[in-house]
Amino acid sequence: MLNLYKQLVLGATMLSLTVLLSGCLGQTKTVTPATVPAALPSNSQPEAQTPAPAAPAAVTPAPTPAPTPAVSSQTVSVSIQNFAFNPSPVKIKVGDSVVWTNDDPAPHAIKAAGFNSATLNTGDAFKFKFTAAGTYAYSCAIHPSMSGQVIVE
Ligand SMILES: [Cu+2]
Repeated sequence: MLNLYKQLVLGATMLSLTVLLSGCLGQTKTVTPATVPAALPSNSQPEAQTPAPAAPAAVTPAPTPAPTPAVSSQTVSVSIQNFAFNPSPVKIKVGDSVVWTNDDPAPHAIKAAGFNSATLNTGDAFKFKFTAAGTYAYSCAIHPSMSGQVIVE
C-alpha cells in the first residue's frame, strides 16, 4: 500500500515538472517573435532622423543677401578743370558721395544750398555725402558762371 502511494506521488510530481517545463518552453517561444518586430521600427527611426538636420541648414544662408542692395555707399569723382565741372550732371544713389577735385591752376569753391566747401587750391578735394534723393544744383563761389548738378536717385 505504501509503495503504491509513493508511485502515485512520484508520477504526479513528474507530470507537474513536464507541464512546468513545457510551459517555460512555450513562453520563451512567444517572447522571441515579440522582440524581432520591436527592433525593426527602432532601426528605421534613426534613418529617418538623419536627413532631417539638412533642411534647417539650407534655411540659414537665405536672409544674408537681403540687406546688400539696400545700402549704397559709392564715391563718384568730379574734376574741376578749365573753369568747369566734369562730369556734370552726375547721377548717384542715396548714400553715395561726390568728391570734387580742383585740377585747375586757379582756386575754386563748391557752393550749394545745402553744403559749401572751403576754397580749393590746385589738388585740393572736397567730399559730400548725399543722404536724400533730389536734384542738387551747385556753382563755384569764386566764379558764379561755373555751375553743376548732382542728381540723387
Ligand atoms: Cu571757380
